[in-house]
Amino acid sequence: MMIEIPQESDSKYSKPPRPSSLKPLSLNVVVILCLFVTLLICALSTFLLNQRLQQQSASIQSLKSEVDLSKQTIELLQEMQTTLSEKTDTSVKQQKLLADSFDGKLAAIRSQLSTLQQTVQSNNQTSSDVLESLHSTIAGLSSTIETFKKMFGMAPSENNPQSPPERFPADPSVGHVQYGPGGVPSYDPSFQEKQPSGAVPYRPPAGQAEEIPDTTKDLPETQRAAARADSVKSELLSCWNAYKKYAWGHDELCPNSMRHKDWGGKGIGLTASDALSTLYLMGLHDEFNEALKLVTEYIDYDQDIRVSAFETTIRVVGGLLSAFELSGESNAALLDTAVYVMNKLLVAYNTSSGIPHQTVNLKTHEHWNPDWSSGASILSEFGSVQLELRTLSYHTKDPIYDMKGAHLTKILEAKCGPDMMCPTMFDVANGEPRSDHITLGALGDSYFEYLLKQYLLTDKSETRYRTSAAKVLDSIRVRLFRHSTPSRQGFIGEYLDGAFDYKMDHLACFAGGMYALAAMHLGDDDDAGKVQSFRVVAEEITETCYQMYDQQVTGLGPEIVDFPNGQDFRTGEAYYLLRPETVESIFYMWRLTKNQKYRNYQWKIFQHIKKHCKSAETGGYSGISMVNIVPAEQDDLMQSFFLAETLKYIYLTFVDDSVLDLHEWVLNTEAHPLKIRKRDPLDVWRDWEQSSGSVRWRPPTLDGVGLVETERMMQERLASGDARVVADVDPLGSDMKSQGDEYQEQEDNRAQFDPNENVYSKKAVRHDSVRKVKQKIRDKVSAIMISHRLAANNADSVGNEGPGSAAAG
Ligand code: DMJ
Repeated sequence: MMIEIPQESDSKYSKPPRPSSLKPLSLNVVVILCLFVTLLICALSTFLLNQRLQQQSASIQSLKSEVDLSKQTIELLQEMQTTLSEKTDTSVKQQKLLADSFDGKLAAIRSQLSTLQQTVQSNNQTSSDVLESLHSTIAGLSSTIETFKKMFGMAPSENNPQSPPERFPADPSVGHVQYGPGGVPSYDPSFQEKQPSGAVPYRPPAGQAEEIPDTTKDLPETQRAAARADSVKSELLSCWNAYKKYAWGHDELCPNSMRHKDWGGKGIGLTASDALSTLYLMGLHDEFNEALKLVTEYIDYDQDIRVSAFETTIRVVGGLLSAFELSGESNAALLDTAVYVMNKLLVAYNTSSGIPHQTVNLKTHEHWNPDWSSGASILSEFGSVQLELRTLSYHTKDPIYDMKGAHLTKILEAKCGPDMMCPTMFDVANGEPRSDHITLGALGDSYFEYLLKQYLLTDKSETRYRTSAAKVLDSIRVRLFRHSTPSRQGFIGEYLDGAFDYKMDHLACFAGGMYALAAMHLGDDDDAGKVQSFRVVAEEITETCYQMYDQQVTGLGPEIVDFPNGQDFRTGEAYYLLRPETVESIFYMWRLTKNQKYRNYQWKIFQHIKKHCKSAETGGYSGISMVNIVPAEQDDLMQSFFLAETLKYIYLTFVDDSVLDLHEWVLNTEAHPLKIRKRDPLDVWRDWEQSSGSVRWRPPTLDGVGLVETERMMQERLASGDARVVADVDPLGSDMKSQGDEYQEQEDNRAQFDPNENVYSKKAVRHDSVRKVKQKIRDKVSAIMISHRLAANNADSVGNEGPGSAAAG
């Protein structure tokens, strides 16, 4: 019997009839087919999964080796940290903090690595996100380590591959400095871009500063500004009172632990000398007087402690001098103390090049450079003491200070190439550059600031400073100033190891103010376009630095940001030390433009500082460890520059310009105002001679270069043909002899703690140099005396001949 298979057309689905050539498939075949397909899918997924696992495990291996490498670097860094922990200067402190933060970063990497291992084992799909984030953290760490190693002259890591560099796109007519083995700058037109190592994904900004309720908001402008200024003043008072209560006479207040911190020994009252000029400008006269009494009568500056020659110059000497000038130049104790301290620091300048050592012992007068800089001196330090030295010479009528400072500028002019883009380190023995790192951040910053300010302090009379300043401002603009994508944030990068580095320190934010000051004062320049370009740089840098604050949840700016591959900034080192540079630029922009925006920026920053940095216990202020986390963790240190600079710049933004007229005053790099005066060292000297009625001459320095200066000054004196000067010049010889002996003695002393110094050859050079200069001056003296005598003889013979003689005609 035939079994009739029902036709599909009969079924309820009514499908079209199957072509007669196709036989219906048996159930077995269908099952086998299904099994085959399933197997195929399984095999494919296993293959793909395996591949993914292999890739991830290779990544883990490479990450592990990166972590190992980082660990080795950290060991090296720890050694360095031990040395650094004793140092007092800010730039070094900053590097120490950087080193400290490596441990934290390594811990973060370890934890991300173990999460990644777990996710890979459980085949979790989020592993690629973790991998990406881990890679980015490691890339950030590696780049920080490389920068750090470079700074300290350590060999770069071999397995830190750099992406292929891009050609430098800037103005091809401008060359780029490279420092070869001899350290002499040469111009390399093939300046290249440095790419961050590893893949750095673009990260949007970290957050947005919260709006803090503003009680001054609805007041009319004048009252609003006055209310804001009062508020700043009362916070300065709060800091001062906390310092008085918990740290009086010491260097800095630890506001959370209610203790103090000293550079060494009993401290030298750093916060008090640094606060003097702010107290004065704010009209806090009682507080000014108590600070003055402390620093001029009670502080012991003769302790057996090591201090930074630079920091002591800008904070202590600068603070005292500024207080002296602001308060009417009548308080001799202020000037005497400044001179007393500076004379102690001056021994550091007794080096063969005249470039000072970084560290001085206030009692023993030993001076040296720390190991971490391989014996070199730091540009930002010796490149920014000239304003203080010049002011000291003016008031003491002793050219020695100014000549020491002017000599440093001359070395830099000679060694840095025509555009004055100096690197961060210099050899004290011969004045040669010893690094290929050019930065407006740590180790370089205030050198760039002081070129312009030296010109301004001389009431624009020393035009060579103008030339240097204009050159440097232009070079920075062309070579280091860039715009990010996508937001076109203007920023100043660095030059490191022959390439551009997309990193910007908070310290470099002072540049907005520097360009604003240039736009204000160089306006009489013929080249109006250049001045306009300075104004644009000023605006854009200030805006970016403000955004660094505004795009953080605390409303405070981080210590370092980077602009990966030229993209918008992301937070690098996230701590905030109460630094002033951004509010400094905002202040200058306010003065330049009078745009209310800048007052509002300043006020917002002030509100956030108050909210996150004020210690509830003491009323003092403290830095914070992470700007991108709330609640903020305070670091228990009220840096003296918070009183000297940060609060002063904010305050000056809300008061009338007449409180500090920028045509009469120049702020030193610690924001201490110094009076603008037209003078040169010879004027100072001549004034002194006139007022004292006698010639007192001593060679300004104890080193070879100082003698060159001596000779120059002597020649000018002699060329002036002043008979009194010529007649008095002879004692110079004996004076110089005694100075030479003194130098010899100092060199011998130095040899006691620096056995590597080649004292004997230096002594020989010294004596030779003294002898030659003395001889030259004697030759000139006798030439002039002979000509005087001849002239006198002539006059006599003319006189003898009587009126109406032919000779008289
Ligand atoms: C200050 O001591 C000075 O401004 C110095 O020039 C560098 N920066 C610190 C504060 O950040």
